Amino acid sequence: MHPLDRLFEKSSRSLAQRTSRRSFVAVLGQVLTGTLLLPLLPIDRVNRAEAAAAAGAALPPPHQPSDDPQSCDYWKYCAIDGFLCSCCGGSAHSCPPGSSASVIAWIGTCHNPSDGRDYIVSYNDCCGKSSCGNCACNRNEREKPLYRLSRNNDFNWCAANNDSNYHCTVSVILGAAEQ
Ligand code: ABN
Repeated sequence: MHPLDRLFEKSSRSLAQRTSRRSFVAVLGQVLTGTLLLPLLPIDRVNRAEAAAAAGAALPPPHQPSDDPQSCDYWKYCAIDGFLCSCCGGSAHSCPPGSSASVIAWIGTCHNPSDGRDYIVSYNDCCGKSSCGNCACNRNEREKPLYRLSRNNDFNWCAANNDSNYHCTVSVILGAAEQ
């Protein structure tokens, strides 16, 4: 037998004599448990928090409400995602000629700075014409990622209309929100 083979045989036999199958399983269990618990240990994240605060300082100033229905900052557009119909031949609340309002819509709650009240706003897409392309506006306050479809506005609400071509989006006040 080759001396190297003999050496390996000897060390394997000696290891096998010193360890039992039960102790091997026990050690394996400890290693697996340690690996699973490691991410749960408290970690000092002060540095990361400081970096995030520094990055926040570089962000643009907070959104300023506007009275102009052709501006994305208009208060009623707080949860809109689409082209403003007021820039597409319609108004903030009416579809341009040749298009019709979607039968399903997205609902948001916006704060009106002029009277200090909150209002329920319906965002209907106007359908039946090709995309307007003017005044794209994407605010989506309180939106959740698309894995919860009912909490995300990145959707063509014309999907339930006979003609699902998306043209632009209007915002219609449904009523005041009660506190
Ligand atoms: N709600 C406007 C829209 C239309 C198509 C795709 C995304 C968003």
